[in-house]
Amino acid sequence: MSLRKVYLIQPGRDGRVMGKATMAPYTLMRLASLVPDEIPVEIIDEDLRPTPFDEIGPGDLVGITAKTLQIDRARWLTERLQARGATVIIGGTHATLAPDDVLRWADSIAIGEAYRTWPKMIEDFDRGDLQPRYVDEEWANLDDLKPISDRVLQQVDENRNYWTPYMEITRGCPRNCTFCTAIRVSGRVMRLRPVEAVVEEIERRKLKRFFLTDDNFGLNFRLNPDYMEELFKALRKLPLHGWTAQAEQLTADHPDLLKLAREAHLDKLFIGFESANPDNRKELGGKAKGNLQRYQQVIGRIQDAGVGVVGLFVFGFDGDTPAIFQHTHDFIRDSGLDGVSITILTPYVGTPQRAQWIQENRLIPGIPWSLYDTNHVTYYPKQMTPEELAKGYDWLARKLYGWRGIAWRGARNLLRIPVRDWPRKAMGSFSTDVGYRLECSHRDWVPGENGIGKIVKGASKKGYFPLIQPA
Ligand code: B12
Ligand code: SF4
Repeated sequence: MSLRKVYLIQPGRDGRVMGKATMAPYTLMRLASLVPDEIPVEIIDEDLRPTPFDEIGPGDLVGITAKTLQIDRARWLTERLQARGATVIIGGTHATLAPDDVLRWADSIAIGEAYRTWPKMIEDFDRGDLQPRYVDEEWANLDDLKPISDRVLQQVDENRNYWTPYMEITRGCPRNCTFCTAIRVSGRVMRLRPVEAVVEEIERRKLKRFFLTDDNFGLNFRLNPDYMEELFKALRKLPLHGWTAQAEQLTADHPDLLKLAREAHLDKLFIGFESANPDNRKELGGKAKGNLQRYQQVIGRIQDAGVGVVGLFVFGFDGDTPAIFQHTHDFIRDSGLDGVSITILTPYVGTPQRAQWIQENRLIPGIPWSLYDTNHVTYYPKQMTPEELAKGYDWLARKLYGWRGIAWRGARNLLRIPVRDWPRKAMGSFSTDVGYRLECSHRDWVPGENGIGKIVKGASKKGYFPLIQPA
């Protein structure tokens, strides 16, 4: 069957928040740019508008991107679209981690990266020869990535429709944390995009702010210092308002690069401290050791360079007891952090963590994938009951993401910045924590039949735990 039109869908969850959607469809923008010019392509972000089932039918190729928490929705969409005669490909994290499960209902899947396989899928479909699975796990260099096309930029209008645009500069992480799924999708080889391509993309997309999708941008402070220097010197010439990136503690040991990064408009580094409990260091692949003195030193040094620090903490490791919540709270309160993310450890498919817990019979049965959102308990922790983990998390979320906590951290962040920069920096000072407040509110999420579900205010407080009432 020859190809009529390509649709690319990002499954929805939150809809619009104050008129805009939160997650720009960066993955789909890159994939849509690989569709040959003569083939019509449309990106559908379900947070902005529903999937137009009536328009889609035979001859249409639909690609859906899905993390684990979106896979139930992706399946729901697939079944409806297939019933209309469309062909559906699933790609992204979950298809990469659980390919056989997804292939039971999808027409075809993309495993790993798709910069090279997606054009081949389009070609094969057009010739009537689409294969069930396409794999790219070679982690090839990113020198020849096709730029995001102008037709895609016009269609998505990211600066108008979204709170945060995304950008990929490096990809991969050589570390091997037991719970991490990112390295299974992006590979353990650190790859770098050419600096000219990065600058060209920022300018053409007219970006003022962006969040880097790179899993461990900061590791390049040690691995690729020359590249970082070249990158920062190029970015400092651009009229950016600010950008943020994920990093690890070792960035604090590179004051010269940090200073350059600040001049290049870096606003904040998201640092995976992961745990305030040294008993968990084995599970953290050596990058965080629960050493609070070191954490404090790292925060101080990065802030001294004029860059904010957002601390990321995960709860429910085997060394954790219910005391971990108060302990972490006290550290966060005294630390001077500019923002905080807290998540519950989640045993995603394909991780050593999950394999171990299956052996130990510690997965809670009957939990739908939509609750694998890091806000729900999906396994039996070692030194707590699941309820204790859920309640401790809820307690800490309320403490951290009350408006007073958010205002306090945001104001402290602003006070470190010269007053002349406040108009440009005000939003960024508060938006990270506001985003995490929204994300954390999904602990009240009750799954629905269409794979989306809804937030029922206070559900977690009233004792709604998925382990007690599976969907
Ligand atoms: C940026 C990012 C976000 C952004 C949102 C980006 C977006 N539009 O979805 C933000 C910060 C909002 C976010 C939020 C969350 N995220 Co996130 N996020 C990432 C991150 C760091 C990069 C993804 C990215 O954009 N990469 C750049 C693009 C270009 O590459 P890509 O997405 O990998 O796509 C390529 C291939 O995968 C493939 N592909 C992907 N989709 C498709 C579809 C088709 C049809 C085809 C052919 C190919 C294909 O082709 C692309 C080109 O090669 C990844 C880590 C990672 N390395 O994957 C985590 C990651 C995807 N996130 C993760 C998680 C857990 C979350 C949260 C639940 C965290 C939380 N509690 O806040 C929320 C969920 C929000 C939601 N509703 O979905 C996990 C997912 C784990 C899993 N098994 O599902 C990851 C893997 C990180 C991790 N901790 O391990 N995230
Ligand atoms: S450092 Fe981050 S990206 Fe790298 S393996 Fe660990 S969790 Fe994954």
